[in-house]
Amino acid sequence: MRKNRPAALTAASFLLLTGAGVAAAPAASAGTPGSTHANDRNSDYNGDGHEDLLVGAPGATVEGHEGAGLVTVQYGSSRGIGTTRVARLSEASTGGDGTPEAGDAFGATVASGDLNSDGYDDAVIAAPGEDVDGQRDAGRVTIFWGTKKGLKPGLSDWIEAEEPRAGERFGTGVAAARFSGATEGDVLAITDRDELDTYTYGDQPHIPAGRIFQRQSSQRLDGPVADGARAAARRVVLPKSLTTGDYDDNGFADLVVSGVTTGDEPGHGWSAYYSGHTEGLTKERELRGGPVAATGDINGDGYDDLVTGEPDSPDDGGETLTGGLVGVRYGSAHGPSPRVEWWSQGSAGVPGAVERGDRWGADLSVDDTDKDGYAELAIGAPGEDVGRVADAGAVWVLRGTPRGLTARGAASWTQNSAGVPGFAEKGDKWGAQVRLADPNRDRRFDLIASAPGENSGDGVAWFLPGTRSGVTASGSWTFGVKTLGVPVSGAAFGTAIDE
Ligand SMILES: [Ca+2]
Ligand SMILES: [Ca+2]
Ligand SMILES: [Ca+2]
Ligand SMILES: [Ca+2]
Repeated sequence: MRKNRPAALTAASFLLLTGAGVAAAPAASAGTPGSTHANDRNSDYNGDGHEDLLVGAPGATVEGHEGAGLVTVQYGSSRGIGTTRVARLSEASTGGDGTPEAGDAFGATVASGDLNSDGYDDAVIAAPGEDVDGQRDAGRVTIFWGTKKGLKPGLSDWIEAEEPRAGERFGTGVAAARFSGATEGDVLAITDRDELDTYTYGDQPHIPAGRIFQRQSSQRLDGPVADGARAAARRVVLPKSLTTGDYDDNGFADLVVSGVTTGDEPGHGWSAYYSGHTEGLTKERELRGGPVAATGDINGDGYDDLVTGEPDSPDDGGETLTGGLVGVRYGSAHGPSPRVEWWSQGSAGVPGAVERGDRWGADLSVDDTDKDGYAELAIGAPGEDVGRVADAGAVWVLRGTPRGLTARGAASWTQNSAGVPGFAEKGDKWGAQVRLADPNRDRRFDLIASAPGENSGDGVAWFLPGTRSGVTASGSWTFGVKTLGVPVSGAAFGTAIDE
């Protein structure tokens, strides 16, 4: 994975910027700041080449304020992640820019990217429950800047909506990638309930904190699609998540805003695909599937592939049960395919059976767990019952091949599986978040799966190593509030894991 851009490249890119006004798309290879493809997305805050793990605990009590929220950062190394090199950051760490208050939910959504293109990834942490200027739940986003020593208290900036409004929940979704040629580094995308804003880092001295980002564009999420043709009946989608990748492999990252419909036919998962190019993001089309989304190259053809999860669909895409549905759209020169491959626990070869309330697809992650060049798909089903234990939860990994996703070799685990620490308990909701990450840089991505409901809502995460044969329970271990020094009682650790 990328990091530490060479000086020569920096100079060349700078010349290009000043000469042409708009930077050309970078070669799609490691070593350039900014990420385009899903597999050069990174979360390396100290620039040592090892991915670091950012986990949100939005329910955590900070300075006596319940639900103010915090995040933990576990720094990667050749030995992977552990519980010793850990940072804890909250609004109390911002040096006065932010103040922890009850219900802020700092850490409810998180993202990473190199926003100031200095070779260190920066952490983007939203507090959608933040009250701003007396506007309840207007929301705010904090950026902790990466350095050689990682993320540091006091080294942060923030962004709020230009006109904060009650209930808008700015920061509902956050993502960072190189969506345009406006900067050398990543562009920050933030949604609230009805708008998508993108921001570029200004790098101008003497600008007050929180104003160093320039809003590059703002568009309504229910706005028109490109060329306006064939726009269906105006569909209002409440956004829930963002994912990025280069679905059309044009050298700029694309964005998918994923959510659920409101209004006449509520509760259906829909996503909007925005293509990235030199100027910025253009809304191309709306796609059935969501409100969960993840990206990676499953069939290894260089075009990123889009995966959506619909854990609570009212119709399961035409099926009769509501156990959850996962959609796969392969990338092409025209972006994610209009053709969708639907998967459920009822698909041939997939372990398990479809049961109402499983919430299969409640979270997804895509990356290569066995280093064969084809990304695997991790799927969480926090509503899965284990025996008679309700909502204990389970996780799956389905393999990627040159022909796409396959059920052959699919695996699933519960907390009762051999080699997995813990016991399946009612309401653990294991698999509420899943993340494939490679902190030891062996190119076999490990599975991190969290249970925010574990231990009466404190939250715990499991680490299952990626090996020559993919993810395995052997050698798995857990970490959580106690081992990472987070105040217990309802911290909901693991509610968000940076993708
Ligand atoms: Ca690192
Ligand atoms: Ca940076
Ligand atoms: Ca592909
Ligand atoms: Ca693979």
